[in-house]
Amino acid sequence: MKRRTMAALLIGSAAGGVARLAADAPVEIRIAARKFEFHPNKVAVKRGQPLTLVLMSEDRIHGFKVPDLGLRAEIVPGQETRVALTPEKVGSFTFFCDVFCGDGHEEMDGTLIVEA
Ligand SMILES: [Cu+2]
Repeated sequence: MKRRTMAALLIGSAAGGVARLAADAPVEIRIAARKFEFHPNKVAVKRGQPLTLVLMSEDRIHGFKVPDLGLRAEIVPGQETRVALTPEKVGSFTFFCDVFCGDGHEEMDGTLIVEA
């Protein structure tokens, strides 16, 4: 089966950039983790759109947790951590690092926005 890859449009940059999906593409969204941020830290997707989050760490082990969607993964440097999901709930969901990574760890979060 052929799979289309990376078609997310990245809008904005480091601070407050929003990764937004192109209308018709099943996609991978790449999110980089480093002390003490995710980049991008806002990701907008469509309800019912199958997607894979591809998580990478630029420095050390971080966590990726989205309690409202029941997602949790560990992000290990040198590896891609792939989290597949099809969001069915519309809303704004916080994700955050749940592996203590130093002073500033508490600020390491972002938002997954699921649009109707
Ligand atoms: Cu952390």
